[in-house]
Amino acid sequence: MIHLIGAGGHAKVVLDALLEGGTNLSGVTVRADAPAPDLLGLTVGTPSVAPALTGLSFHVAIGAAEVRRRLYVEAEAAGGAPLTVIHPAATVSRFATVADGAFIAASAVVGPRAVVGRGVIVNHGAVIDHDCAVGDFSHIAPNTSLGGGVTVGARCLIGAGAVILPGVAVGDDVTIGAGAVVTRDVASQQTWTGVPAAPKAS
Ligand code: JB3
Repeated sequence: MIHLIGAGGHAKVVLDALLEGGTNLSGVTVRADAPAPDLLGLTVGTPSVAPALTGLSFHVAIGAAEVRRRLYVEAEAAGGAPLTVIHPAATVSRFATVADGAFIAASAVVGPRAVVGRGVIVNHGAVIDHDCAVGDFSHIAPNTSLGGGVTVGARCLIGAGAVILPGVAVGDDVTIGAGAVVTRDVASQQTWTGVPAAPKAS
């Protein structure tokens, strides 16, 4: 049995990927922090993390990095095993490493020697090229492109359609705006936007 945690937009995408990969709807339970309408036909239970998950697998399907991280830790502490979900229409190199609890969406590409961290979301059409490293619980939004050898720290949000040029290093807890083109290194805890990307004025 797979415990899917979260019942919003991202959970729909993850459940869809599980079904496309051959999982039966009867093999999945969905839980969230608050009562919610059904998720693609499945009843949503509460609370998000069942008291005991020993011997069961879970996937936290929530976009917000800090919520995803917290629930991942809670579910592991309850005895669950984090499940990595890769849509069958994603292209993941046999030489790439994808850590526990990550999600790779349809049409995403993960290149050789790339490393995708725990609980990372690589969303539709994103490209993580060769030798990239993406830190735990980051979200690489749809249609972003990370050139060869890019490093992205933990808990980052790389916005939809952003481009990070080869070899650039991005720190932890960074937000890159949608459509930005990042041409140089970004320190931790910053928000950069624009073309070429620059720190966002506060
Ligand atoms: O951009 C794309 C393609 N996808 C976005 C995704 C990555 O992130 C999507 O458009 C949304 O922006 C977001 O999807 P998500 O996380 O599913 O958001 P939402 O539809 O708002 O659903 C949030 C789910 O997380 C609900 O089931 C909530 O009950 C649950 N949730 C939110 N905050 C929480 C908390 N659950 C717990 N336990 N604790 C929280 O603090």
